[in-house]
Amino acid sequence: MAKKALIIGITGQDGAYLSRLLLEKGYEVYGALRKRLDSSPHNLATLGIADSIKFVPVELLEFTNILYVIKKSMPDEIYNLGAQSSVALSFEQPLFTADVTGMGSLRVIEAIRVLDKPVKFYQASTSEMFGKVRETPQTELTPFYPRSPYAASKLFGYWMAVNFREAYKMFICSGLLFNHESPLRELDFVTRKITYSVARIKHGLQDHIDLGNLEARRDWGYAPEYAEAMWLMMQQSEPDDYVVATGETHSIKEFVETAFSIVGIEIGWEGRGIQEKGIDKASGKVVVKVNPDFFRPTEVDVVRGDYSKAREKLGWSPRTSFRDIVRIMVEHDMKLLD
Ligand code: NAP
Ligand code: F7E
Repeated sequence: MAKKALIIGITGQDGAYLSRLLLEKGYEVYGALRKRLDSSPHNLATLGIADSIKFVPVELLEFTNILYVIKKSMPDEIYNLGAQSSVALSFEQPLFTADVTGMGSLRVIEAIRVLDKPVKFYQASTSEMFGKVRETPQTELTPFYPRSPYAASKLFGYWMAVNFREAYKMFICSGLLFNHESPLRELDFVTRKITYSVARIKHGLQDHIDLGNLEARRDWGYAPEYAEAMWLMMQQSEPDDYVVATGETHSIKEFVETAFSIVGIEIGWEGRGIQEKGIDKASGKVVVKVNPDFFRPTEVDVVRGDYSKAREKLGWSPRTSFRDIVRIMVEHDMKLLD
């Protein structure tokens, strides 16, 4: 019999890649859709798999709704990818973020406990929990220091997952995933904002990009590979937590330079701080400006993950280089505008 998986957060970037992977592996995939909201399976349509999903209405704010959907679909595996996942927005909407991202995770875990069925559970944890990092590189044992309401909410979900695993012997895994990107990334995250803007600038539809902190550094991986890591964790004999990362760190500036270089534009930098500008060396035009509106009240300056445990126990390693991730995204956005 085919295994059944329920994916909460199926409409997002990771939900789409995980669905495709599970369908390829022969799973029956149930996908949570927030009906009557702006929820749309456009990412699943882009991957050509929307018709293969059994959609069920799930709202992470509604405990009985979650309980009923799990009881009815009775999956072998539940992946909780649902979240208010924007760090920037979490400063504007901290209570909503805590309710969806923190309490929402607990509602799913508690529903599984109440049903008392052997359902495996995956919790989408994040490198943002390391925040103001206590050591580098970050491992599964690095102490946490969240720097946003989003990160604090995820930390609550993480510790609930750990506690329920220990208290009730539930099969619960947390993926401590570092940033991962793809052409399915929403436009308000910095990578896709840059690649889409670069494509628009190249097409003459925009003259510059407004960005915030250019010095922040992230460990960026390729999203489809991170979906493989989620699945691998759930296939182990014992539940555990794993860092999923590339072990490299790059600045926003490097991302900008790489993205422009893919379309043949070489960037030079002039000025400092909020006066800093990125200049197209050939034309002398300003193509990047700093806009303080995009600064955060507290920032995660630099993260870099150590994925040794995932490599040794799951046999997982990242395959796509930083430049290739940027290239895939820029080429996708160039095509979109063509
Ligand atoms: P995403 O594109 O923002 O997707 C978030 C998903 O959550 C969407 O399907 C969204 O559905 C759903 N959702 C939001 N609020 C909900 C609610 N109240 N009830 C039910 N569903 C709700 O996120 P992603 O990049 O795919 O990331 C997947 C998960 O991993 C998230 O939990 C994120 O926080 C975490 N994470 C991401 C990264 C990364 O670099 N991408 C790294 C570490 C951890 P709608 O379409 O209905 O809004
Ligand atoms: O910001 C800087 C910003 O919003 C990255 C989520 O998936 O990954 C993501 O969170 C960096 C920050 O991602 C702009 O200040 C500069 O330092 O793309 P981001 P994030 O905050 O790292 C983690 C792992 C998650 O778990 C989250 O769910 O880029 N930055 N200028 C900017 N960021 C944005 N968004 N927009 C700018 O204009």
